[in-house]
Amino acid sequence: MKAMYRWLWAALLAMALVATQANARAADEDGYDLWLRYRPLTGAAQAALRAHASALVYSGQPSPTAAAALAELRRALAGMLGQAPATGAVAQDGALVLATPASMPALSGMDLKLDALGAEGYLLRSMRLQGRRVTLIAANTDIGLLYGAFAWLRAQDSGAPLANLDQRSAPALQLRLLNHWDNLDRSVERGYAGQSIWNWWELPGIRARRYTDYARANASIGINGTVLNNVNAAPEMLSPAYIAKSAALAAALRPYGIKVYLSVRFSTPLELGATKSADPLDPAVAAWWRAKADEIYRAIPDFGGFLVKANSEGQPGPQDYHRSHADGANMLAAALAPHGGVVMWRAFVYADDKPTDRAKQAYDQFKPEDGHFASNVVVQVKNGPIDFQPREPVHPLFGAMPRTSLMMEVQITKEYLGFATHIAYLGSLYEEVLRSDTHTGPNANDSVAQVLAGQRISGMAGVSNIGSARNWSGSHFDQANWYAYGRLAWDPQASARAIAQEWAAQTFSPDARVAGPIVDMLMMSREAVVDYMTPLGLHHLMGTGHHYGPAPWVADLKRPEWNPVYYHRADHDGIGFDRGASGSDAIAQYAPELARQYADPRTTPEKYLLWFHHLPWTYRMPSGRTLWDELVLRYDSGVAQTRAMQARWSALKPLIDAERYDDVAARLAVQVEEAQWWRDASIAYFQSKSQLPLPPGVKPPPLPLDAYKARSFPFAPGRG
Ligand code: BDP
Repeated sequence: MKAMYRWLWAALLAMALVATQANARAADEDGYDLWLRYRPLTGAAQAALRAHASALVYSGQPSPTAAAALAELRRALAGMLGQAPATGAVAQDGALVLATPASMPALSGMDLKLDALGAEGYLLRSMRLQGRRVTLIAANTDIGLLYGAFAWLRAQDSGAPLANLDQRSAPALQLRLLNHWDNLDRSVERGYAGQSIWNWWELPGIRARRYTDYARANASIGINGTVLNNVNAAPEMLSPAYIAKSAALAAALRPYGIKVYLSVRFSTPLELGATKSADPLDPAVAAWWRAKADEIYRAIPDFGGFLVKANSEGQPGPQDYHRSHADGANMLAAALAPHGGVVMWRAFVYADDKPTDRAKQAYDQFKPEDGHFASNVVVQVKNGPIDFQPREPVHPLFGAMPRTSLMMEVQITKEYLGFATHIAYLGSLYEEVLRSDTHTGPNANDSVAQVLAGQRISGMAGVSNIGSARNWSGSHFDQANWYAYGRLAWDPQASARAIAQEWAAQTFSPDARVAGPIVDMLMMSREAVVDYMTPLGLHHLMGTGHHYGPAPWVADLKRPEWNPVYYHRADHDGIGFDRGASGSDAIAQYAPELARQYADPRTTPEKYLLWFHHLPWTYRMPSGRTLWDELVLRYDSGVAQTRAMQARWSALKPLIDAERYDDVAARLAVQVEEAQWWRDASIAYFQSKSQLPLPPGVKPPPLPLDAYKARSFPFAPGRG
């Protein structure tokens, strides 16, 4: 009898638990709110927040930027506490006080070392003010206040204790930009999140509310500029009608500290019929650009400047007139200089009439021009020497042009990492690049982060993954890449894992049972993609044009360096690209220390092995396995890691709202399938070269190679 009662009791308890769990499953979310969700708090969390946000204090008439900071805090507190806090000018216990030396002159006498915060930094400090216990958010400027407000919200959302705050932060880089590859017809080159966020047709009259939410999200992670249009730019971008449209966007973004920049086509005046050439040394051409810059600044007084893709992939440029990159950049720079604008001149150049290794061409062209660029030109260099691959060694130009400002361009959109379908956390990729030692610089071993921070004009650009999709990025997890990019552009020394933790806490929940597994998934995701797509330093093996799926066999494209076979060079004897002295000698472009390391396969990091070396299939790896066996096992490991991510997510089902859970689960199912496809197709192809048996226990690809080759994807997205 007693036993039966006990059983009944246990059964009831279990039912009750299931019921509360079902009730506790959060309400559906569509992802629009990003990491700025401000969902209602309960119990102790609510009481704690209330105690540290009893009122909002600000004196004086707020500028639009200070007003945005106050509005964000009001919105967040109303969301989390159920009611907006009182606003006033007098400190009270538990108040959040926002102040700059201009709004509160007393601040200057308080020994807060505000000077060190510069024009964009902030401090958060729990302290006594006018005898009251308050949290001070202080900055030299209103934009610093806005960044401080978001930092305070981030601290609170991530579950940090609010009682003893003492944080100060200032950005390490000046330009923290998004690059939109958005076309005027609203298509997006390499975009997987719907149409362009910019509704060019309806602008300037109709200004979507989303533009303001875009600005809030960017300001929350410190992004301070945006290039509105594709680097493959249309000349019409500089027509009066489109300048007016850009001006409307600039007005929406301005209160959030975000400047607008434009990509320009080098031949614009010629194509608009205003000049007879686009020669940068033709006075008529230079005069046209000067007048155009004046016109832009009349409409957008704080316009940031131009981004230029010239003499690259068929785009026009100064070399069409036998002029140098510096000639082209300096002519545009002269037009912008009177207004304080900059020219971001891209180093992503390669030409089909040059038989040189594509990885060498940017360095070959730009290094000799070091010191020739005007002071308001910054050369924008991709993170690696080829093109946004899942993994590349760093670009040899970092640290190699001491008399030229260099900034780094990374891709946030995942052109080569599974579009918006696969989970691949790019925080890990950015961190790997930023921490790479260039063996240059004042200390002889500066990391890329240090090299970037030391530039006269410093910055990073991220090719945006934002579109008109309701969840902004096409998938919930891709929001993490936007977030991580912004946080690392602010602090290039920050940790990708810590950023993943912040993002997961804010976007899903600070509860360790939720955030923990999500951080694990993020942190394993990029390596998984590398392993099932391009392990051991392989690169550029993706399908033609769209870059979707495996196509290592492609050999028939017009330009040699568009063909995957150009990059892997697999034959019966071996695999890999010899970039040493016996090959293209790209290694010689690196600092001597690095060049020495990369010259020998034994000292080359395994992750870059086939990037720098062509090796026999029987080459002995440090693991003791042959290169062939190791390669096959890497493919398998990529698939296994993807399955592990899927398992982690499945276990989270009771703790995540159904809408987001289902969307992520569906994408993970596709990712597992496609990881398997990558693995099978790649092994089938490389085995046709190596003619070697698979290691024991490894499953052969289920289909013959021709079946993989036969797949085609004429409607794959992202081709602009
Ligand atoms: C490549 C893209 C191409 C871009 C180019 C660039 O495939 O669509 O136009 O980069 O950065 O990765 O200019």
